[in-house]
Amino acid sequence: MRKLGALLKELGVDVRSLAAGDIAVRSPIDGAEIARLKSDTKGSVAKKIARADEAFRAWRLAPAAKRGELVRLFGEELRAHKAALGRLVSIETGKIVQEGLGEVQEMIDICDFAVGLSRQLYGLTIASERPGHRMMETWHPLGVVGVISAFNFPVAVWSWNSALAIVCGDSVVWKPSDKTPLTALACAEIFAKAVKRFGEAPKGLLEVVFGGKEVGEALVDDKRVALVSATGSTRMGREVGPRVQERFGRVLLELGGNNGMIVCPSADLELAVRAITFSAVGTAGQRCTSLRRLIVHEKIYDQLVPRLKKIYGNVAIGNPLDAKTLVGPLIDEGSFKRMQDALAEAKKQGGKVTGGERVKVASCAGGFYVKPAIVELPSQTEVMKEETFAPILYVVKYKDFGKAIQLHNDVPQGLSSCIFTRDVREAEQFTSALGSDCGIANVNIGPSGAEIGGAFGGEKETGGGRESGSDAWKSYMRRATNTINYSDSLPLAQGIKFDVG
Ligand code: UN1
Repeated sequence: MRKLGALLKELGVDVRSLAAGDIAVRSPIDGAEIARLKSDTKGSVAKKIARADEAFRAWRLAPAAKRGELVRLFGEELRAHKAALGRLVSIETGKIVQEGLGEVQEMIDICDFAVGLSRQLYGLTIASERPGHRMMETWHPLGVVGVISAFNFPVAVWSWNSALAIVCGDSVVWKPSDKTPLTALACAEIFAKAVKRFGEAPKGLLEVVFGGKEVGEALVDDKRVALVSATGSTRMGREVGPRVQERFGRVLLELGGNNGMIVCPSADLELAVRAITFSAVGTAGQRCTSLRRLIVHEKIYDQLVPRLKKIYGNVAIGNPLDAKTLVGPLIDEGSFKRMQDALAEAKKQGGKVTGGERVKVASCAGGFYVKPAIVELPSQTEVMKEETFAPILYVVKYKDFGKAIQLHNDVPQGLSSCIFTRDVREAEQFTSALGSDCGIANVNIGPSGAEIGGAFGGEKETGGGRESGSDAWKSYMRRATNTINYSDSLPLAQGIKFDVG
């Protein structure tokens, strides 16, 4: 705790504010309580939204390149605080330090992307059907952006949203998971440092609200929040989506994934094995992009699956702050129980389970560490169609390529997917219209660990939203179509005659 105190101080967080309150923050490393803080109330959320709304009204008038300058400074501050913030991510989420650092790198990368974008918020010029007319599109700042983020990527996903939102001329109200408020406080402080250096940003550009469902609802229901970008479970998205749409607000949903990999007979198995272990075992299976379903051609099944089991048996499980560890703990006991329930269900459905049991880690007694599990199933049964946020890899065999794709797509979620093959026809088919139905479809790369440059998100129960790179910025702006008449007559579109005499 003393060490944590020093870390928080380095990040600019006032440790004295973390002594009391209704939110108990626990580190999944050993289950110990590391801080307490107070939830917001409906009233305090409304006040923060009002501040953010006022900030938006000023910020939207700053030139986009100037807004980019603030994000550039934020990226610089993140570079300076990468080691400390990465470690705090590790303490608060239980992911290994390498992955904590990777998450901060992802923040730095999106800042760089957003800075470039700040000079590229282009609209189209469109040929008008009328003489002496010109049409164009203008992109304007949207308003207050509400960001609801999940525990598993407590800072990167927020930054994808915020770096774009700030450059697009919006303000942000952030509700982090109440499992990970400390990293949110640290980000707010780092952002404040950038604001201070920038010198002329309105107050309230970033507000953070803490708490559970009630606080989330206050954000979701407030008409001043133009866009709600929510990352989390499909269950959460089912509530948030319709509520925001009911008031005609905009939503961006990034929900559950149930990501698959097809391994074909020609696959480079060395690559496949590495990709499988990183994406199924890494982050203890707690990425929305984690590999959960392996669809293996029957010809190579006996070459691949025993090898995986061997690696699974030897993988270093332990304290995520220890440099040798590859698999840290699950977030909490609830998560452990859900994993055990899924494994019991899988057994009932004919699954052969290897691993999955709790692992005791010295001096981390209260942490929920598990052996990653491989579950061999005779077919894709119901349990395999659900997302369990834990390191469970379901494995099934296939014979016919067309059936493998069918099987791959026969789940409610549609986030990420991949194929391992050296056959160009299989690769092209997988990424074609008749192939994977996911938002992300990779060849010879695992489903997790996407770069920020592409649009991130997925179809079906994943919610349809796209964040981070490509043209995802368009969700954070409103588009105006402008038709300009520079002639001295008023021809009507569609050739309509309307003479008033
Ligand atoms: C998430 O788990 O919500 O592609 C995001 C990845 C990371 C982001 C994951 N870049 O795995």
